[in-house]
Amino acid sequence: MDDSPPSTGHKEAEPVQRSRRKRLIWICVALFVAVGVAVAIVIAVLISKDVIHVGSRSGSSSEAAATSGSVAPSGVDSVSSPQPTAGGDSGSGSGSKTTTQGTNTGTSTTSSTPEPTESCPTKTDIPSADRGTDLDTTTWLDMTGFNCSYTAETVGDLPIVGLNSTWDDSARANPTVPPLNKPWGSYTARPARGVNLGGWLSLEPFITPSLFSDNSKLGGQVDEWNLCTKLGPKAAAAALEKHYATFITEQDFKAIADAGLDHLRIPFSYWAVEVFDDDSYVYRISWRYLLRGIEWARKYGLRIKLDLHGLPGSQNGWNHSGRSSIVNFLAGPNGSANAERALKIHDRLSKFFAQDRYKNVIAFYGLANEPAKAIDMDTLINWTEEAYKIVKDNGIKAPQVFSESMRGLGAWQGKLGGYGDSLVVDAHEYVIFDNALVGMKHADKVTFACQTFTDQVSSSMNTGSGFGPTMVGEWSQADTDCTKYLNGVGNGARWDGTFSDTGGVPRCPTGDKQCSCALANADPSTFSPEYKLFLKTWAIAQMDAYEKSWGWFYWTWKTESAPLWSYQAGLAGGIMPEKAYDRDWSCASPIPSFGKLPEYL
Ligand SMILES: *[C@@H]1O[C@H](CO)[C@@H](O)[C@H](O)[C@H]1NC(C)=O
Ligand SMILES: *[C@@H]1O[C@H](CO)[C@@H](O)[C@H](O)[C@H]1NC(C)=O
Ligand SMILES: *[C@@H]1O[C@H](CO)[C@@H](O)[C@H](O)[C@H]1NC(C)=O
Ligand SMILES: *[C@@H]1O[C@H](CO)[C@@H](O)[C@H](O)[C@H]1NC(C)=O
Ligand SMILES: CC(=O)N[C@H]1CO[C@H](CO)[C@@H](O)[C@@H]1O
Repeated sequence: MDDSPPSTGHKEAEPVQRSRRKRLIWICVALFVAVGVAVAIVIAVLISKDVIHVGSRSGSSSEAAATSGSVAPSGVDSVSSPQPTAGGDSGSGSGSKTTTQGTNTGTSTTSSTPEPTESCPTKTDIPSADRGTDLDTTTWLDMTGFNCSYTAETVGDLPIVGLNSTWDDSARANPTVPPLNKPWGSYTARPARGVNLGGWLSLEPFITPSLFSDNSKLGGQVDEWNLCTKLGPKAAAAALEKHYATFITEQDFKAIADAGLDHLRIPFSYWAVEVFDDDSYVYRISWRYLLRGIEWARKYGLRIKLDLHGLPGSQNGWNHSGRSSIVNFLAGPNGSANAERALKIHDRLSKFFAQDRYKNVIAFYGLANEPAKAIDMDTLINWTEEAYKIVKDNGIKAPQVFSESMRGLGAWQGKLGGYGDSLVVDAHEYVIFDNALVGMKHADKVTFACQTFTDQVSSSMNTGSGFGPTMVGEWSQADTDCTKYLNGVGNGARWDGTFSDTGGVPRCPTGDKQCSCALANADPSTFSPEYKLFLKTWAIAQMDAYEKSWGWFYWTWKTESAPLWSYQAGLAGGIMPEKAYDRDWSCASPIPSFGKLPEYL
């Protein structure tokens, strides 16, 4: 612009005119380009700030969007209806489904700081040695909430694949408890109110009968070992992964917090870590679901009690240890080898869970669920001390938990001393697995909870009369043992005399032919107001009693068809308090009248 004369005026000097015009044209072109660049920058900024949305299909260059058919905001994913059950061989399944899931396109992120674009690997991105292993995210059935990036990184020789790099401990379960990043304080003053995720990562026939004898294609399978043997490795992996992905979802964690609960006990078994010899169990798939479950618990401010539910060899010979046969842990032919294996598993688990990311969310570390009474007590104590030391030395600061091992809380007075508040004894309180107790009348059951259970846990909390720190890791609202498969596949109930131990004598309070299991297995919506009042009072009486300890964990959150064992069904049926911390009755009040409620149902 500098020295160019004004464009008006003189006609003379044609060449000058021409060169001036040329110059003008060039200036216009430059201006045009500059404006264009500026506009492009503005548009780019608006897109990145999510002000302008770019349609995925019109873009036509975005082949990723075209193949997945969705630009779902991250997290909302669409492992459209999981594969058909067992056996249904994957056909179109495994390879194609998840390669773009969780991909952050950069245009649909809802956060104000754009995250780096991260796309999920395809088969060829996975190093060949890891293809088809648990590290191969392209084979995972469900990608919801999982980080799809491949990584071979491990801690304690256990993979971190699937986890995000960052976490947020600011959530609180409800206004009566501190957020995860603030100390809980004394559990004596503020007992835990929790629930178990039973039958999820460690199967139990009565919780999911559809996987057991209700699956008519197989028939007769009585436990997880047996189920996996009958299905064979491929079908077992498919069936169990489908179960892990669908039985418990993020919605459950939210609902648990909404119910006024603040803790979660998560049972899982050793095959999440390792398998041995001729184990038929599905190896390692449950591991990532455990890790994702912990992340979802964190999201809703729920604190975790880890519970190793199945130990090598079976610590109790019961179906829920994985294998109902002999006790082969600290007892039995390979008892000491299996006990060593269990210590190695705790070594790995505790290295993993000592990571910073778990210090606020893992509140309790459970060593072994219900070791059999048949295991010699001193042998069990020695193993518990060894395990405790390994876990502690690996950096776990959460209190560790051991089971009263079917001996009763009183047996632990003066045992395992010197651990202060860093070791807790766990009791599982039921009245229904006992011929005498199951036969108590309704009002007597409520009294039993308010008096006997209260006394039991109170006296256990006192080191003069019991162990010290005590909690109730399992209990239920069931007032009979009528639930199908509760006493094992193929066994009946004490209540109506069909259980093998009863010698044919019905054990309901009337002790006669009237004893019936019909009501106990009905839908709670059909229950009479009197029966509902009893069930709610019975549940609250137990909560009251167990809050004299470090707290309680209901067994269990969800069942397929056993409403009196499902906190979720209890809430829906109006037989559980809407908020666990806000209850309309207590043991200090008189027991309400249950009207004409018959004692034989
Ligand atoms: C991990 O991060 C992704 C992407 O930001 C998110 O969609 C997902 O929900 C996160 N997973 C968990 C368990 O928080
Ligand atoms: C996903 O995992 C990879 C590998 O561990 C990690 O680098 C990345 O930061 C993770 N993504 C998120 C969103 O945390
Ligand atoms: C004991 O261990 C050996 C060697 O690992 C194994 O072959 C055998 O099947 C085990 N026996 C039992 C009863 O677990
Ligand atoms: C338990 O450990 C103690 C101390 O190491 C030892 O003296 C005792 O023999 C062990 N008892 C059993 C039953 O293993
Ligand atoms: C045979 C067997 O192991 N049965 C057990 C299955 O689990 C239920 C519920 O805990 C027990 O009551 C059975 O004894």
